[in-house]
Amino acid sequence: MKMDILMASKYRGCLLGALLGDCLGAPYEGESLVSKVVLQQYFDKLGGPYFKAPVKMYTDDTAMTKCLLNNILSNRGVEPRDLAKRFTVEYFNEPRRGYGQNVIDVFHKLRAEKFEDPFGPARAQFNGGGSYGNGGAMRIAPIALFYYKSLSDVIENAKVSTKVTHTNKKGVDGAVLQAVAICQSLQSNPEGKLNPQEFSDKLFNVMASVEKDEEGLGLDDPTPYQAQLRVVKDLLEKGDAASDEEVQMKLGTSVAALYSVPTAIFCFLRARTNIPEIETDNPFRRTLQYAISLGGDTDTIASMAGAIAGAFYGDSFIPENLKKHCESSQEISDLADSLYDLTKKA
Ligand code: F2R
Ligand code: MG
Ligand code: MG
Repeated sequence: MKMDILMASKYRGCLLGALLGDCLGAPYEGESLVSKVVLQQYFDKLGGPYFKAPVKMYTDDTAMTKCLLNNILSNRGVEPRDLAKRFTVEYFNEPRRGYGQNVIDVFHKLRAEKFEDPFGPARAQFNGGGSYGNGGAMRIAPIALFYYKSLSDVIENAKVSTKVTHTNKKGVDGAVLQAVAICQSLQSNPEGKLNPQEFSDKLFNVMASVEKDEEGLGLDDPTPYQAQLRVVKDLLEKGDAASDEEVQMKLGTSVAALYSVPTAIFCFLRARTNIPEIETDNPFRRTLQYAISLGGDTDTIASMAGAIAGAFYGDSFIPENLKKHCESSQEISDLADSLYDLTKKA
């Protein structure tokens, strides 16, 4: 029973973490480095009991996560054609959620071709190379939560759900890495000692099996995620001696999955302990503040880091006052409970 309560809290933590990262990071998307002082004031104000402000809207990251969540709830697992329809309907209902132009082309083609081949339009992107953007990774949390009992199911379904919009191996493998990182958090004891090096090593070992060029693509660099995970370990080792500029330069903060998923993992692991100029005792909040401070694709990197952190700490670490400033937080919490109930029955 105790285990049951903890797991339910981790499901809510993961999905609320993804939501808060998206809503709170979105106003800074595209900035270079964001001043830690400015962010401290922003979080202090939003986290205070009396501050009134219009709700922070979520972006494409959460819109697509909700589609995937509802796809799993309705079909008791991923169903790609239904998922393609959900993404497309969602986009045409609410197009102003900050989608990139290329993924919008996929929605237009899916609709024009009546969803006949849910992977066809994504395969044709970028002259047949497919997108390597982080759009698959940013929405992957429901896959990790639903399939976490079997690593091979997580990997397989992360690939299938991503290929509806992103077929480039770097886009797909980025989603796999993000899903596996969430699974590892979900299965960790939040009160136990987490060894960041071990956490990274486990991810490295999974990526060593995922980054095999089974399709014979003849890639110039066949193991890019393993290389980035080595950088994560080196930067963790350096601790405070690694400047934000160094992290930004070595790991990246762009919309490319390769230069944002390892960054999100690093943010979660780095924020386990104090970070200069970030004043909070709450490691979940520290994760978001730190991820946003690195600039670039702030909504997405904070959302992915928030999902990993929330799955580790559970929803009791998510400050109520921050939550209430984010659009649809109650709906996301309820969806997390529904997904948890379904997973128990599966
Ligand atoms: N798109 C944004 N933010 C900027 C636009 C905001 C909007 N216009 C506004 O003002 O409101 N954010 C969201 O997009 C990211 C996820 O992107 P996704 O879904 O992966 O999109 P896409 O279009 O597939 O790829 C993103 C870009 O990556 C480059 N790229 C990808 N594959 C490529 C390839 N094979 N060759 C060359 N370039 C490739 C392109 O520049 C794509 O546009 C998240 O940040 C989300 O928040
Ligand atoms: Mg976004
Ligand atoms: Mg983004």
